[in-house]
Amino acid sequence: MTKGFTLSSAIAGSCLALASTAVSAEELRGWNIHVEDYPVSIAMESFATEVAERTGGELTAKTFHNGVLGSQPDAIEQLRLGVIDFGEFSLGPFGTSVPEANVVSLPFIFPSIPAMYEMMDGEVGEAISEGMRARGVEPLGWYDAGARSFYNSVRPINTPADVEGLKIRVMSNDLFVQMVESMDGNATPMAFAEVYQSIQTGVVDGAENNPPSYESTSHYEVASFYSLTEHLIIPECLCMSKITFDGLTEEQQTILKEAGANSATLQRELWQAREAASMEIVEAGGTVVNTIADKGPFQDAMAPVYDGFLEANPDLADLVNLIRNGG
Ligand code: BDP
Repeated sequence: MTKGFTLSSAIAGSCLALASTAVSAEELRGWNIHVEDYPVSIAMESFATEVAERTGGELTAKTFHNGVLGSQPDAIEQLRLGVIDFGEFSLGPFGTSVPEANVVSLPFIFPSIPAMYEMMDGEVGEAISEGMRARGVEPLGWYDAGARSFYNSVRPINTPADVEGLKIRVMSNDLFVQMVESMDGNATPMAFAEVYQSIQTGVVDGAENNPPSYESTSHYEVASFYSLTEHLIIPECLCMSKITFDGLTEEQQTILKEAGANSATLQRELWQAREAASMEIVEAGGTVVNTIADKGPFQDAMAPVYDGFLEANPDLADLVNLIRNGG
């Protein structure tokens, strides 16, 4: 009896201790599609370290790399619902839920990477942030994802006519389907994780991505023509679920925002180095790289994507023009 009493008191005591730990310390769950040595992943780890240090361990952030928490479109929904607390996302798949974010998925909209940085850190980034907040997402920092170019297993692409008849995987967003169809290619929206096998088995002929993703996924092993069309410069965001963010103290929110901005600075530095390293790796691995001297024909071919977008979103014409006029 006495013994039983002692045991249950001990259990009650440890439950209380657990409960009080749960109240004072919160672990945020983070989604990331990339491998652990990818610039995005390293920057997310640095974000987590800063958050834990500056909150004295009250708030910790655990990132699940390699897409183990699911595909990107699903993860975006879970973020909005607060099931996932934070993550690093391309604004490509984000565009289907946040129209403002879709503007950066228009082909050739940013004239250069430095221009993209400047605009995302200014009025353009703020307009996109507002759109995201209105749909349950709090951006903490803009990451770089370079420029995306086509790769395939059939032939080099030098002109839009070379895309004709090729089956190209795209991220889940109608704009990318229209973009490929504008050159008479066949577009297939598909999860990132399925691309390698789909190229290998001939379900698609190729895809399009920046050098670090082309290299880190080993897609270059199965699609050895990499044509530097650089048709999309799509920034990425480290962002939080607004439900989670709004539940934190003001001090914690400030720390998260500052840590997010610091991680973006680091990510952008790492990105530049990784792009160069990735190009060396794919070239050493036998990739045939071709540059495109005149991108004009690609811009002309893809122009109808703008027409369709502006017809469906007339209220976003100002934001499109703001970017096209240099922010
Ligand atoms: C990479 C992005 C990642 C996307 C992937 C894709 O960083 O967020 O999921 O492309 O093509 O460049 O799906």
